[in-house]
Amino acid sequence: MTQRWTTFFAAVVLVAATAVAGSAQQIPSNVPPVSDSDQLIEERFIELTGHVVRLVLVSPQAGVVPENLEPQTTIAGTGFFDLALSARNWGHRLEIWNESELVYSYTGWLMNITSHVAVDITGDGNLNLVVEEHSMGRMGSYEYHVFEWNTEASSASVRPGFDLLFTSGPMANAAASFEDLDGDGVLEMLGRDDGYGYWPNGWPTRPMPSVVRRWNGSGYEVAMDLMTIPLSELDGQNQIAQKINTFMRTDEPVCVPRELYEIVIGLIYAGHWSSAWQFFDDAWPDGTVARACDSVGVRDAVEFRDELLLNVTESTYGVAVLAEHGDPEAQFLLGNTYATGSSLGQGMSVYNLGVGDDVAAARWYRESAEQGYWRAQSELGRHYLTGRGVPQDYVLAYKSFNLAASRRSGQVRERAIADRDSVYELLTRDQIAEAQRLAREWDEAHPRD
Ligand SMILES: [Ca+2]
Ligand SMILES: [Ca+2]
Repeated sequence: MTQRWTTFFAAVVLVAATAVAGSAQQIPSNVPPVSDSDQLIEERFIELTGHVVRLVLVSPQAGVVPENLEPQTTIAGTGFFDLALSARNWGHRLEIWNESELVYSYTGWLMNITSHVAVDITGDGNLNLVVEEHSMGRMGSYEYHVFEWNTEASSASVRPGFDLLFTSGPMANAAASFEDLDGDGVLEMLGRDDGYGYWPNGWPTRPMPSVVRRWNGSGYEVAMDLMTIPLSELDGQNQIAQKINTFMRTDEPVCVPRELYEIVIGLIYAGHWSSAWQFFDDAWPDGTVARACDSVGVRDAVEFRDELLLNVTESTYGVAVLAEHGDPEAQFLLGNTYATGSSLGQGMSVYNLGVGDDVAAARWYRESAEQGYWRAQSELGRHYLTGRGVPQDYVLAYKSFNLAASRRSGQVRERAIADRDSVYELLTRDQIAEAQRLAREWDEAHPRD
């Protein structure tokens, strides 16, 4: 008997013992064996809504390094690569079986069946299954695949099966956890934002602020309310600011201290916009310049602040944080993200916050447009015109295009006027008067700078 088969039977025996100890669950007798070309990593039988489901993790590429990984990268001496090499598991395949039928198969990187097997993490009464995937390497990140038994398909004519509800999108190179922070029976996803890349001092010292995501029925979205920490719990900042301030007062520019940007970004993510910049102003000595650790180029406080904000906007979850803080441009970008998944440096369609959610998109466009951001006004106008994410309303479409045009010039203004005129033909005389009145009211309530 080969080692693979020994492992296979050992796993079955182990799981069978667990199953007997738990509920009186039966392992189906007609389970096909794992294919000869695969190495079995893990196998489990789990009972969900009366169905015994079989989870299988195999490595289809045991001992083979994928072609897209360069050898020098894989033997760079980092602990992770060494571990991965010795485990000889390059890539895993997850299979979910309903009796003898393969209902789901996914090939990814290093996968792990988490402790959230048969846990209702979405709070709807249906048990979920969470599989963790790590993209490998020192710079890899974790993703979470959330499954649920498809109850709607369990009629007599349709075979029941698993649905992949959602894939979380990459978090940091630190595993996430699931906890019910607000006690409503739905588990929040706690993790870190790894969207800062090499900024500002290189990979090992990049900021990784904490993020809490809430299940919204179809995906996870940033839960700013649950990320907010009371300022009273954030002691000692004044002393840290003073230490940084002293440290940076040197003749030769130092590289920007990690504590400085970590605390500023941490405060922004924890709901404290003004405290973040207060800390920044206290820590960065007036008139001082600093540099990145690996470069001689220097920047002053204003330049670094701009750089930091740009990075937050382009990070995985930062744009949602900024939108929650009321930043109109971030609100517009978040609207775009919900609508199309485009617009962001990090391409949040990949980091799925709920792409294709037109209602959420229109909500963020409206928030931004309310603050007078012309791009949001144009986009909101288009949504009202077509009824996308909002009830179709030509009057409000006209109003939005009118406002987008009113404070702009050049081509932008001409485009907005063309949009507005295209709605004109759809309106009655009374409706035009109404739209113009609404635009005027808004304009009067929002004085120009
Ligand atoms: Ca559920
Ligand atoms: Ca909750």
